[in-house]
Amino acid sequence: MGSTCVVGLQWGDEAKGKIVDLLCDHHDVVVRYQGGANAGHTVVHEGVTYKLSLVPTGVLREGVEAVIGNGVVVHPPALLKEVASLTAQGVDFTGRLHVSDRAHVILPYHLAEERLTEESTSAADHLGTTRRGIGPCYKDKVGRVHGVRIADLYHTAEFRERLARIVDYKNRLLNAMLPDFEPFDDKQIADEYLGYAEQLRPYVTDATSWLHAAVAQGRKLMFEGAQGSLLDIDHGSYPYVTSSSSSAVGVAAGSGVPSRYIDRWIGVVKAYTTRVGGGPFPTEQDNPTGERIRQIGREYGTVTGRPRRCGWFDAVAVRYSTRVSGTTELAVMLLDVLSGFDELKVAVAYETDGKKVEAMPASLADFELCKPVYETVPGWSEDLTAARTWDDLPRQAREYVGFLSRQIGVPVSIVSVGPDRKQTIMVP
Ligand code: 2SA
Ligand code: MG
Repeated sequence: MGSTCVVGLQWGDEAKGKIVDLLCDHHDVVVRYQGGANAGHTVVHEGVTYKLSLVPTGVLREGVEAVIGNGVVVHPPALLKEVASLTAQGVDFTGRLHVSDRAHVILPYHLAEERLTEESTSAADHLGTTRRGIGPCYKDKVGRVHGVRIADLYHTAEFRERLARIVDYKNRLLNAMLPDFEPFDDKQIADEYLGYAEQLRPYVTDATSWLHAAVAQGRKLMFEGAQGSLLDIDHGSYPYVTSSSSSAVGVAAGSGVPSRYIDRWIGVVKAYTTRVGGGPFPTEQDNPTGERIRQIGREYGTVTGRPRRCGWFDAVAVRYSTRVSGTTELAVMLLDVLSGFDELKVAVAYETDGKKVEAMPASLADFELCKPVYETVPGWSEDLTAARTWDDLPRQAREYVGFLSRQIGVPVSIVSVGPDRKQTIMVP
């Protein structure tokens, strides 16, 4: 087996962390290529629960190295805090974490800018973000004038001078727009961030060259997507998306490793659908069915604690994201949560004004009009959490997985029936 990409095919929280952790044994390096501390992975490893946000899941495995690629946005205090808390849990970071010097830096004014767009403007324009400064930082990256990269923190005089100009600009803007705004002090921010830079120094490297060397040595890489393909800035349900390429299309841009080096593309889905934050969600069940999924699946945001919106599996959306991400196999997660439903629904098409729609429309207005066309399949009553092989699953559960696979047009290779490694079924 060569290098692998693991990516979510829905709106995030598909339990990708478990799949990455599971397959880590066969890889040498785990790479994050987009997003930032908006991501939340919970991994249960030998009975211990680890919460990961910016740090790639691979660090939990001895002998595996972890890379934060150029496409990630790094909030230094968040990263240092996470490293400290994982260290306290016994994870050794020495020589194992590599942070790209091309990654962009989240600064305090990014958090203020997000408060502005998510709080101080019309509620109709709020996106329901995680408020981690992700969007404003990517805005500055693409806008170029105000972008700060990790490498810039190691040129003290230039950084101080440039930060003074950026902070002056941001202060004038925020002062005009935010009520009770306390202007930022560029010297204070510079001192603080130069301090972080010293603490991060052992990890910072030219990660692109580092990865190229790893490829040349035949080391096996695992690319770990954060959020999900339907939150992709280009291909997701814009504008209710995150600001990065969270489908598999982001791998090459966010790591500098061409996708031709990757052999295995695994798409991770829940057996149902969740979404946290605003935006269209055709199969949402804002009713006792959704509430039941939320309770049994413990569907609350790992970063923000927000209750996740829950609904039936949407095969239209996943068919589309499978194509965009180029995934050739599926991991179906949280199948155990669906035990006890007499019947299960799967959206196999959308309909607007009596007309069938086969693909996710680009325009938000069109998407909001889409009504799901459901197919109903029999459920099962058995508890699945003790199942370890395909044959341990009740017939209806196997048929449900088969139905999803046919709808998406891709084989299912892994089924998960609980958070533990042992609760994983390799599909024959
Ligand atoms: P942002 O903060 O700019 O990326 O928010 C934009 C949209 O992207 C969604 N988003 C997420 N969706 C699911 N899971 C995410 N990570 C956390 C988790 C979220 C949490 O694992 O539970 O704790 O709330 C994640 N990160 C971003 C976000 O909800 C917006 O819809
Ligand atoms: Mg998550």
